Amino acid sequence: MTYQTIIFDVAGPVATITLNRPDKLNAFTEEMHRELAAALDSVGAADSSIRALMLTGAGRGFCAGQDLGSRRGDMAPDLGHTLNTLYNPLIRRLRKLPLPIVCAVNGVAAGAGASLAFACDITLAARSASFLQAFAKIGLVPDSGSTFFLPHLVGSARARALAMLAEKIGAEQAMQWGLIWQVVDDDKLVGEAKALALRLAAMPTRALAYIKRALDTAETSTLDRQLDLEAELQAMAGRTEDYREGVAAFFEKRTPTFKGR
Ligand code: LHQ
Repeated sequence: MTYQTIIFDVAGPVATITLNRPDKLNAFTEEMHRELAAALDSVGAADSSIRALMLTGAGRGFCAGQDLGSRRGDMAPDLGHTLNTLYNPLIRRLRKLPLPIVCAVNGVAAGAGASLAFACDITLAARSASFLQAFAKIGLVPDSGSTFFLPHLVGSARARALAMLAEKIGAEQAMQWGLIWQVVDDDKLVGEAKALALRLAAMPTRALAYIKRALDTAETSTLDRQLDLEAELQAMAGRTEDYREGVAAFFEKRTPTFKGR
């Protein structure tokens, strides 16, 4: 498939999706949603050998959220429908994808673009990048998971101020507050994110998928339910080839070779 609004590249076990509408700071269009869904179809296909996904943006922005140009003139748009049909499936899909997702925020991440970065598993940002809950500025509510991610990541006080004031914060502050994992010098961002994705791809990726599931569930769970879920997931992890290999390698004092099986 040829893509117009994203670049989809597979190198060994790592797939990279680059949002590619740089003149609009990679703002989302319906076409971009369709293309993202198609790329994620191939990443998640049962016979896929891809074991990690990297997500980034082309040009000076990461993603400026919904393309506001495509909405102009429509006086009573059904934005709920847009969320239900385009954004929510994307966010759900990323959270449920049984692969580690590394996000490299190369520039501004605004509106649903910020939500997208928060939905990934490990998010790095260029030192010059920034995050903006742009929604309130245009009379909207944070969406695409931001009202969930923000309080979980930074606590209620900061979440409320970020969402209501719609002030841009820099990458360094985003890291200090726990919105993202690490800040990287601009010229090193893509290299570091690729190296991280490659490192994750060589890990026991079944276990990583179970970790992802456990941590996602924990956001709305109780200790009792988490203990049960951990037992269920550990039972599955314990039956993987990777577990056998991990233990064998430990006793043989060698580096394990994990296959994601
Ligand atoms: C854009 C955009 C953009 C079009 C920059 N659209 N062109 C979901 C469901 C349904 C509907 C509603 O929304 C949602 C979720 C959402 O995401 S709502 C939030 C939508 N996003 C925003 O409100 C952010 C709007 N953009 C901005 O505030 C600024 O552009 C930021 C702070 C991101 C960057 O500022 P600057 O670095 O100063 O760049 P710029 O403003 O000069 O933008 C560069 C170009 O990109 C410019 O085009 P031009 O032709 O003048 O060079 C902008 O018009 C275009 N652009 N964001 N969302």
